[in-house]
Formats: sequence, structure tokens, C-alpha cells
Amino acid sequence: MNPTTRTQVAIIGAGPAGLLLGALLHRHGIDHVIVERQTPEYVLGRIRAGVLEQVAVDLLDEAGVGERMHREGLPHDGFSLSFDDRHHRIDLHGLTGKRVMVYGQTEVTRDLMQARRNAGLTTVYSAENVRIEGFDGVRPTLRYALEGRAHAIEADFIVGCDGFHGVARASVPASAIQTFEKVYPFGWLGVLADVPPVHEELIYANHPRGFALCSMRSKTRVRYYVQCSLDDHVEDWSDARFFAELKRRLPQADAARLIEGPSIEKSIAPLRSFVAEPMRFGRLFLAGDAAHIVPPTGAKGLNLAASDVGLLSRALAEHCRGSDAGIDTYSQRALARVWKAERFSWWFTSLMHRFPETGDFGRRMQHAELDYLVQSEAAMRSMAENYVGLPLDA
Ligand code: FAS
Ligand code: PHB
Repeated sequence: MNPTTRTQVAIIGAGPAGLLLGALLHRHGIDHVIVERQTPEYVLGRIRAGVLEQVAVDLLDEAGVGERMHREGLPHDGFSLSFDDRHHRIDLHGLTGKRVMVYGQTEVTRDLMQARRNAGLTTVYSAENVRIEGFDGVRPTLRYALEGRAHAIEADFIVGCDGFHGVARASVPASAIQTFEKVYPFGWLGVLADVPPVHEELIYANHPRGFALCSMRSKTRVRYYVQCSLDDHVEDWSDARFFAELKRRLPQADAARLIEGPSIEKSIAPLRSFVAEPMRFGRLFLAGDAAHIVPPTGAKGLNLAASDVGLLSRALAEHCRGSDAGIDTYSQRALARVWKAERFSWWFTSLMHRFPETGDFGRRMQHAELDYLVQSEAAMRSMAENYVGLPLDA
């Protein structure tokens, strides 16, 4: 690229938020560039989310990248909660008329990357020292170095899709931003293995030893998790120890059926709830993990990133047609949806995990809520509505 270029929208970050925003802007004929600090291989190597809401599926279709998702993804009509050695199915489709799509974030990212290459769109990888200037004026500039050469992109708008540790939110003066955070006293140890899933739908397990989740990427690849201590390290957990612990936390019938296999990926993720307000600062917008983080229990992280960029791409298209109503209300509309997903993710995490500090009384409260939940159609419908995802402008 030339040392100084000009575009309508400069996007920081080529994760799902940045790539989907780029694909949607392209559909609207809006010129843009994505600047990413890692390599494509590094971005694809991060194993993360696995469940897509209908809103995210529709946005991927709108972006023209849904073909392989519909061919290889697994539509799920429900999931199970397990406690007291029993399964309790939450009938998502029966309760809401909607379903979710099981399709890994890695595959979403791969499809979006391929679409960008096919369209000949510009993505700068391995960018160094990315920084932004002038977003409180009318001509913001994104600066970075590539192979030792300085580059500048003059844009009408800059969008920070650069995740929790990115540069965009960090560039906003502390006086202009308010953050809200809760850090959970445990992590998730996740394993990817090429074995058939223990059950045809996901199982979220509440057990006195801790939370466990049996998810999947396909009918031959599983993604399993156990709640672990923040003092744990991946090397503390052999495959044998992981599967033994997972089986202890599942109903015996599932444990007896579960097929083990060598892990092809193993990692520990910390859990936090985080929101930055607002999500707009002059000509700088934040979207996805750059603006908010949810504990993965409710499978909302990737889906919130998608809904943010769905709202923002339409707002930027409206701006190009002469109306600023969309960009002026983006932060308020995105945050209305974000906070509802934060609440659901916090509630589901509080319900399913072991919190030593809440003692026996806390466990009785969890058990009573689970017992009530699986016997109340109203309670299950409320859970199902949140799990399948609220409408985009809820
Ligand atoms: P991302 O973090 O995915 O992407 C941000 C991109 O910006 C990255 O590629 C990064 O390299 C780049 N970047 C950062 N700083 C930059 C800079 N200064 N300059 C240029 N580029 C920069 N969600 C679920 O729903 N279910 C899960 O099970 C789940 N598990 C997760 C596990 C982990 C360890 C993490 C961290 C998150 C998990 N999430 C999960 C949430 C996750 O899926 C995110 O919600 C999703 O990746 C959000 O996408 P983005 O907003 O694009 O952020
Ligand atoms: C996953 O498959 O990685 C996954 C699924 C559902 C969740 C969290 C993670 O709630």
C-alpha cells in the first residue's frame, strides 16, 4: 500500500467483528480497509465460539458468506441442563419457534477471509504500532508500520474491532468513557478433540465439583469445557485428567457413553463481564469485544460482535445516503442489546458454576432455581428467548 491512502472507513482488527463489518460495508458499496496486527494463520488458530444466533446467521447471509455454514453447520432445536445426575432439555424451537446454528467461530472467520480475498478487498496483516489520531475531528487518521515502513490511512470513520486488548478503546480519554466490570473467580479449560459428541445437542452441567459443557464443532469434532481454577495451567491438565474430570461432572449415563480422544487444542480462558460506554467517540466507533466482554456461558460474545456490526454497517450506509440518525443512535441501540446479553450471560454463569465463596446456602439457591426452571414453562421460555437471541433492535 502507498504510505498515505484515503478511504471511507478504516477498521482495526480482522476478527469476526472486523471481517463481518468489512463484508457488510462492501455490500453497501462503502470503501474500507482492515488493519490487523496478527497473521491470518494466528487469527484462525484461536479456538473460540461455537453457537450462532439467528441474527448472526442472517447477517452472514446478508454479507454473502453463509453458503458453507448452511451446508456444514448443525441447526440445533434445543440443549440440555444436567444436575442431580439427570438431563433436562430446554426445547428452544418449541418454546420460541427459533433455533441456533452450531458452527465454529474459526469457520466463520475462514469464510469471511475467503470472501474478502475473492472480492479483492484490502486487509493489512502483521501491522505494527497501530495508532489512531484526530477521531474527535472530521479527518481521523489510522497510522501503522509494515515491514518497517510507516503508513497512514485518512478515513471518514474509524471502527475499533480490535478486541478487549486493542488500541481503539485505549485511545479514548479516560474522562470520555465509563467502564463496568466483573471478573469471575474461575476459568474455563477447553479441549478440542476429533471424536463423536457424547450427545446430539449441547449439555450444560451444574455439579458440586464445578461446571462442565459438552459442545461440538461437527458430528466428528467436540469442544468440551470444565470450570477450572485461575491458578491452573494447561500443562497441569493431561487429556486423561481432563476427561476423567469431565465425566465426573456429567450424568453417569452420559459419562458411560462419552468417547475420549487426543486433544488437538487445549486452552484456559478467564471469564469476565465488561462493558464500555459509550461505543462512539466522534468519528471513532467500537464494536465487538473492543466494547464488551461476556462470560462464554451464554454463547453471546461472537453474536454480540455480529449484531454490533449489523447495526453499524446500516448506520454508515444511511450516513452515505445523507442521514446521520443511524450513527447518532448506534451506541444507545447497541448498548441496549449488549446489556441484556450481559445480564443473561451473568445469570447463566451464576446458575451453573461453583462459587466456593457463596457456601452451602449458595448451592441450595442454585439447586432451587434449577429445580424451578426445569418445571416452569414460563422460566424455560425466558431462558430460551435469551439463548436464541433477542431481535436486533431489542
Ligand atoms: P476478537 O478479539 O476476536 O478480534 C480482535 C482482532 O483485533 C484480533 O484479530 C486481534 O489480533 C486484533 N487486534 C488487537 N489489537 C490490535 C491492534 N492494536 N491493531 C490491529 N489489530 C489488533 N464467545 C462465545 O460466544 N463462546 C465461546 O466459547 C467463547 N470463547 C472465548 C475464548 C477466549 C479465549 C476469548 C478471548 C473469547 C471467547 N469468546 C467466546 C468470545 C469471542 O468469541 C469473541 O466474542 C469474539 O472473538 C469477538 O470478536 P471480535 O470483536 O472480532 O474480537
Ligand atoms: C463452544 O462450542 O465453544 C461453546 C458453545 C456454547 C457456549 C460456549 C461455548 O455457551
